[in-house]
Amino acid sequence: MSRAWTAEAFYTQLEEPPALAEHTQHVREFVARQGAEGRKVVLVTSGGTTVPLEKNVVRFLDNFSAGTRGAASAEYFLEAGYAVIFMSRQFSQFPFTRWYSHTTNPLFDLLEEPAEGEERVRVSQDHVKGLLPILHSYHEAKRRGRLLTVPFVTVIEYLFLLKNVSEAMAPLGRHGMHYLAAAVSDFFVPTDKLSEHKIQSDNQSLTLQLEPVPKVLGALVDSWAPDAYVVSFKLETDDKMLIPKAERSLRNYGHHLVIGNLLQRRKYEIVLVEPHDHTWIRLPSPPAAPPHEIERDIVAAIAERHQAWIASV
Ligand code: 9Z3
Repeated sequence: MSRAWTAEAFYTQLEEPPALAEHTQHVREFVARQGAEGRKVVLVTSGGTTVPLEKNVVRFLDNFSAGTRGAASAEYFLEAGYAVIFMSRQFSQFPFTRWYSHTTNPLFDLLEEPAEGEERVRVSQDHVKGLLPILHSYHEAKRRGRLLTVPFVTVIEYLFLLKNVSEAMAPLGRHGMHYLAAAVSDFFVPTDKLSEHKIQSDNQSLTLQLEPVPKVLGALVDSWAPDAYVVSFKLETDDKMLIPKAERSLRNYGHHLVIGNLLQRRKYEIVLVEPHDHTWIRLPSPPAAPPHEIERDIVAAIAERHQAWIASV
């Protein structure tokens, strides 16, 4: 029988992931430092979550998300003066280094092979102009301690981290923002139902029973970080569903804004759904070169709303 998990049952019955306490401590220290300097802090969640099918995991379910939305948005939040807690799926796209990811623009293609006996590696001249501003922003974020990274892999790790990170951000009050761009699985197999070892095939078909992942946004809004500005994402593939589902989410959880996007057009069209308003942001498709990323416009629009909300007390 499948259970309908409440957030409370989930957090009391499932075992905490091993690195949770350590990550939580790092977040507390980061928040205390940024808060003392009066800086706004945004939690950006990014990438997909896995659903393991075995305790000694050989196989798992996953989804399409590469973490591009989250990684790009994190860069624009840094540029806008925010400190960023970047909570992302391990090995998904990462702020700054994403520009030279192994698949699209391999880092080694930028580097010249040194002459015999030379011990310096140079960036080839035609790449310097593109690389410099990215390298500069990356080092500046590091030097100023503005970017904290927190990794997850499974949906269970994600949910435990989300709770602890949100609670650790509560002291920021209205200066905290949650920007929940991770593509979180709606279904999972609870640990007590997992096979200990690799599921054997023995030429048999395999039937999986997945249970619904608890909806935790209500708990985040009502109790974990009640004063934070909360932005969630709604992903659909059928455009007729997009706005109704985003509106339903706002009504159910009472947060500030839902960013609606369709899988197929997500890189150049999104809609900001607020209680009494919809605002579309559209780029020409396909996006122009040099790339103007839609995340630049999303972050500008959200940062403006966040600031207005801070100022409205
Ligand atoms: C999003 O909708 C993100 O924009 C994408 C970004 C995952 C589409 P990429 O990582 O893609 O750049 O490749 N994230 C939220 C998706 C989600 O799972 N939302 C849930 C839902 O729609 C719950 S809030 O029901």
